[in-house]
Amino acid sequence: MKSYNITTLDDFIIKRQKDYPEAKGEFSRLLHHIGTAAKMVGSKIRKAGLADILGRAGNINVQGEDQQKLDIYADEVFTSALLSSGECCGVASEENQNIITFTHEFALKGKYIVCMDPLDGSSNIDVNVSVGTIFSIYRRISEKGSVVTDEDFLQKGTDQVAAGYIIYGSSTMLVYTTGNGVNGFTLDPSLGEFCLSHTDLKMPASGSLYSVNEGNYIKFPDGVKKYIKYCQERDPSTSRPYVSRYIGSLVSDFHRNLLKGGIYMYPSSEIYPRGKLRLVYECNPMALIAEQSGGKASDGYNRIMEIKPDSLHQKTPYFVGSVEMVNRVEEFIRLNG
Ligand code: P6P
Repeated sequence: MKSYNITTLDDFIIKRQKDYPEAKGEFSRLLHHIGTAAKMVGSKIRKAGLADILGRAGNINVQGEDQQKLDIYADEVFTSALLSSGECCGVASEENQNIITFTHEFALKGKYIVCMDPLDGSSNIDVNVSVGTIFSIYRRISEKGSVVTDEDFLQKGTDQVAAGYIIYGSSTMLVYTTGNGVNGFTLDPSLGEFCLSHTDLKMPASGSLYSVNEGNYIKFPDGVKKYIKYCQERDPSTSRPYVSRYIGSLVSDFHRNLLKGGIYMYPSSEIYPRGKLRLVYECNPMALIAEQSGGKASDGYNRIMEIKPDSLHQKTPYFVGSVEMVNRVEEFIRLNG
């Protein structure tokens, strides 16, 4: 008899929970609610062209970027799901200047806080290009039962309990780690379930893909410019020239590099003296996934997850992907600045 070995996200969470004797299900419940929010946002994105949810909301977010209607929708859906999990006591989101503190009695008992970019790359939505959600989970450090403070959200990336992303692409996938490897789940729309599809993902140590907005090339530091030229030189022994692929959506570029090997770069430049990407809810979660799958993430000099955040929306130059490729660009930066 043919066996259909389907492992849903909930099956997997419960199975893995058994690996943690002290786990009482709180984390599992939190992750389950993130999965539910992902299904809701994915469903809305799939119909974005039909429902009146495309386009700008007419607001400017804390980044000074036009808020898309779907940005706001995703922010609200994930925030509500995290609150209703009863395991989360506060949220930091790209879409909100300040932290969102949950004051409901049941939420104050929550052990976890979540940092998220509810819809990364949202400028791509109107042109039907893949976008994503990025999340990062920490244990609260303030006293249990009290209202969370900023300090709960300014922990180093090395203190993350878990991190993941959802990519709303040709299929909707949820990829996450709890510090014991990286696993990917593909949404089966007919079941309405995320099903295990990519077990124990490993990022190739090297690759032949580089992702960077070359429109900013002349504004990059010399070391980055020299690395990009290195990528473009012919050297069959190192599979160069590399292929340039830049989707303009961190989650999508990262996911491709995770599967095929490659490097994503958002360097500092005159336009973005400290880089564009945000340390707390973009760089750290993707860095944990990179490291847990054998990759590397740095600001060109330091391990991203060792950087102590000073503020919620703090930016950083960002180099993430195959370890040999990140090491190489760091070498160019070390030698040339
Ligand atoms: P640029 C999306 O706004 C984002 O934060 C990342 O997802 C993406 O890689 C980058 O910015 C794109 O920025 O300046 O190249 O358009």
